[in-house]
Amino acid sequence: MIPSTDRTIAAIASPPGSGCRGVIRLSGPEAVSVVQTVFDVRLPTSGLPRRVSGRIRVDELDGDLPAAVQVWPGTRSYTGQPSAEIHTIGAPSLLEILLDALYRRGAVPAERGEFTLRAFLAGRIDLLQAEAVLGIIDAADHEELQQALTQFGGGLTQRIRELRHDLIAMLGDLEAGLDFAEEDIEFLSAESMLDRLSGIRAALAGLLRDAEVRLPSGYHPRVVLAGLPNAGKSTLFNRLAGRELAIASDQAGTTRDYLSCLVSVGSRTVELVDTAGTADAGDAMTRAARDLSEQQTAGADLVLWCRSAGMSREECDRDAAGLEAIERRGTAVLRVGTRIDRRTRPADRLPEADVSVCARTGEGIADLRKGIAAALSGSRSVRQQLLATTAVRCRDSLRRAHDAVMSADQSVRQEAGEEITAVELREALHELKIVCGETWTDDILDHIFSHFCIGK
Ligand SMILES: Nc1nc2c(ncn2[C@@H]2O[C@H](COP(=O)(O)OP(=O)(O)OP(=O)(O)O)[C@@H](O)[C@H]2O)c(=O)[nH]1
Ligand SMILES: [Mg+2]
Repeated sequence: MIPSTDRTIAAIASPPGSGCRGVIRLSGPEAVSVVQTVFDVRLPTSGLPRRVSGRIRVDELDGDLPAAVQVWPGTRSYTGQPSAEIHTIGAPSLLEILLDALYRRGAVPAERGEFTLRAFLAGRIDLLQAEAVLGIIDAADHEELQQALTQFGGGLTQRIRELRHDLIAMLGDLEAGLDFAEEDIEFLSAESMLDRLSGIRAALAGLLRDAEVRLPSGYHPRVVLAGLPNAGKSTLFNRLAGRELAIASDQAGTTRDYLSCLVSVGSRTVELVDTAGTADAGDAMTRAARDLSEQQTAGADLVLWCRSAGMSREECDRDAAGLEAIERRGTAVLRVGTRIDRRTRPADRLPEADVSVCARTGEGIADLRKGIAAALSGSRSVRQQLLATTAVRCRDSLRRAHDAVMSADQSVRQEAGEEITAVELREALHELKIVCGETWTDDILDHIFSHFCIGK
């Protein structure tokens, strides 16, 4: 059930814990009058948004509190209804007392995401933007934040609006044609319809692809270290992690299980994975280690293929075969030349590599970090335009819209009649309305807003 917007809701809007400033947010018809009961300066009840400084006075507190109240007396607020924010000292116990006092004076506790839900119901933002608010709050790193901000800015809404506009325009032309079906006037040639449909289909296919590969929020690209035994993977893992997490030794086959940790690379966080070296399967243990290692490289967003300086000819062949097997699967690979200090004579050839490092001294590590960031910037986990929550909600609708446009295209090609084409276009339009949240059910809203925190 969607909660009624007639109630005046209140909640702490500042982050949990103590801070310089605490914020209590209210929204609803009585927002201003409820705050007035605890505030000593007259607050405006109409007109433009204003900020008023004064003092908070409640029986439950000895003495009064300095505070500023931001008032939106009319509908020009986030929620589209009278709203207020009390900004005061950010002590959790104090905010709780104050909130309690507001509840006793007519406000009711806000539910999760209820402020943003009201913004949506008032038409201030659409569902895509509501989901973006959630994405902004939950962003795990700079990239996710940027993506959420873009969606909040309405980039996606705008693109879908354009698509809908194209569909509506085409429907209009088709229907005008239907009105004059008796007379021999052609409003839209098949060629021009196919042309317009192909543009719409391509745009929908792009969005659909995005929604289908979208990974769960909080997903970190997986960067997997692989290579022959003793290539220096574990030593490099420790160097990038900044801690001695993995055992490194000159015994080939030291690493058996894989190991992972989160590492910052440029503006993003990645999951770095150390694996067992690629060896010919000997005993059962080696086979098990190899299988684990293969699973890791198969699920990688990027493989750091480590090849050590000073390999024998036979090692070079095995190294090339191992790399080729990974590349054949289409996985992105960065070739990392390792242990470059082992080159005893300048004439020794270094293995062919994109970046060369010495994990012992740290030489080349900064370049390696840059290389990883650059390689990932083109990867599937970054190119997405849709936030995870949006993708999950919209996937089916986008697919149905895409299929409907495909069917419309078919109907034109098979000269099935303009009525049939119009039905398909209407179906696509309906699905795009769902994506923007113009058509929704209580369940959808419940699902989205229950993921928010209280006060947002
Ligand atoms: N000189 C030199 N030795 C290194 C460097 N990096 C690693 N080593 C040594 O190379 C040996 C193998 O290193 P590891 O990090 O265990 O290699 P690995 O690829 O994890 O090996 P496996 O787990 O057996 O597959 C160890 O003796 C390391 O100390 C380096 O940059 N320079
Ligand atoms: Mg190792």
